[in-house]
Amino acid sequence: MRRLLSVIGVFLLTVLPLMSSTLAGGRDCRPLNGRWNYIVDPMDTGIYKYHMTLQKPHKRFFADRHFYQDKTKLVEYDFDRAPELSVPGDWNTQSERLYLYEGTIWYRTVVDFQKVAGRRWFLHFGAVNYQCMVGLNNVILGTHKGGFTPFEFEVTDVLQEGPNSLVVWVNNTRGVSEVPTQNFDWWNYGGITRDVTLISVPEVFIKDWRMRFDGREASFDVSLDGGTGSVTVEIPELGIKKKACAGRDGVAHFKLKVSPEPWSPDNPRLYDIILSSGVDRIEDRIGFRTVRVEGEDILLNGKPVFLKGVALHDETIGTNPGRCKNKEDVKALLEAAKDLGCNFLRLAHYPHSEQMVRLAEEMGFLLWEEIPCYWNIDWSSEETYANAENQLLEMIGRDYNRAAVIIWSVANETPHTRERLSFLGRLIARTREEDPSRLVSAAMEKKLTNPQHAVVEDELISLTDIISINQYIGWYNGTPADCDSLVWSIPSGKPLVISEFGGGALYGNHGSDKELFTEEYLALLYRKNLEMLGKLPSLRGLCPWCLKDFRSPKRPLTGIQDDFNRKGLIDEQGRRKQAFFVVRDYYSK
Ligand code: GCB
Repeated sequence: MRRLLSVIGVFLLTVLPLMSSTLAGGRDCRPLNGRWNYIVDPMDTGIYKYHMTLQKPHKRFFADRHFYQDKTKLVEYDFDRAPELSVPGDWNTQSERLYLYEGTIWYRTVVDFQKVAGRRWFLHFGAVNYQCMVGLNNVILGTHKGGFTPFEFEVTDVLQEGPNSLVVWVNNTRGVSEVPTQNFDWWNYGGITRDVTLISVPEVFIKDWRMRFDGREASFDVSLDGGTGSVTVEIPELGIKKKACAGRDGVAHFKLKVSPEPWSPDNPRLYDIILSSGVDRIEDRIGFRTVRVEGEDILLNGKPVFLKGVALHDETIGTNPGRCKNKEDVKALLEAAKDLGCNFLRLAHYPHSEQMVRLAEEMGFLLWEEIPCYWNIDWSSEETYANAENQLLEMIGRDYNRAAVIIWSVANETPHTRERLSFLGRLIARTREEDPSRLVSAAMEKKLTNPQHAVVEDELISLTDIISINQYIGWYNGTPADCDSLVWSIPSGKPLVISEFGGGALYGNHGSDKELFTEEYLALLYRKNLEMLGKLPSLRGLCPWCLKDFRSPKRPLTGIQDDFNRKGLIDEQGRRKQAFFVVRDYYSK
């Protein structure tokens, strides 16, 4: 593995993917989704041979050679005869033998292509977990690390007329210096988990655009690539059509006076926007809203808002749940959250798909997005920091123009050490530099100085806009009845959001409210917690943990967990536990 990572390191130095941006949004993209052939390669044969014995290229899986076309040559693989996996899709839930697999899988598809003069082409991946190396027609385009954010490579000079071989080495091995690290409470779904698309743009094209709204003025920064020129921004419903020239840096700046209906959960108003430059054209939808903190209040469009939230993983509802693959998958989750009465979602613990964010915006959810700096990562490593920062910037780059997103969160439940403070302090500063218009937080923890006293104390609080606390009174700490007498000490002056609370129950498991994992126990836990939390003066938001039972290898209790974290308000099939109705009643008041 070490050797392999160093191979990747060499590639990383030479070929980096284009910084993720809004390139894919609002354009006609040709999907390359479908059934791709795959080879399971736990020994990394396809890459080691490539690295160690360049004289024997028949071992290079990137070469996509075929034994069955000429059996006089020794070629010990043939994608044409290999089984298939759906892309997008995690591999774990597509084949029983891959359920627990962590390691390398090679993917191959054939892309038919006709050149069009004056066009450039980009190969875009929505997400690949955890790292990958991409080859097109035996040319290594580059590598990417981080399982939940998009990236792309320009392929204009590599694409050929006719069939093209696209081979992707994917590896989901956990690592102590990776982000997330080796230990986390969700399924390590491997594979090409989100859409793959081929994007066609003209020679000079809009590479990125970013909009900020301060309540009266909308500022746009539109970046061109491949040359310079003028850019036009149109928002027909607001009567706006403005042109500006890109400066030497390739960026055109606009400051437009607008008076839109503000976007909010009650009125998730979106406007058509058209950006054009020469023959390039992007059509998208945007919302206008402001968000800021004033004392202990969160102000949305200048008015205090209470975040009626729920936290969720990017995992489908169904009898064999896996990573969400399409709009229908995320819609089912969002509808469950709507029925719960939510206006806010914590997309835990890593960036969810762009489809999720866009649909949530249309449906009127405020969003918390986060990167997987989860529990105890390698705080002292510069490489780990660079990886975390890259994931952060790719997340912000993708969703910068989404009005729904109000909070960027940099971490979850991290230990109080000097190294962690410095690491997260840097990440927070970088977040603010990249996007000064949103709130920044990190999910922190309370400590119990004795069973009756919960204290919130963390140096990180001085750096965040919100005090976000995960707490499990009645589950990991004491019993639900402890909520009646617990005294809280929480710093004042900032809004408090309980970013997690809850416990486990198996749907349909009924019994006494003293018996763990019964629906009755969980319902009581929620009643008691809501009663207690509702009295905290600075409380401005709640996020039960969590919406749906999700797969986790850390949950092996036979007959109850069976590889599921049972803290959902609904089970993996969408069936509502009693606790769902407790939370729903609370939110409806
Ligand atoms: C937590 C973590 C979350 C876990 C949850 C649990 O504090 O943030 O990722 O899944 O507790 O169920 O223990």
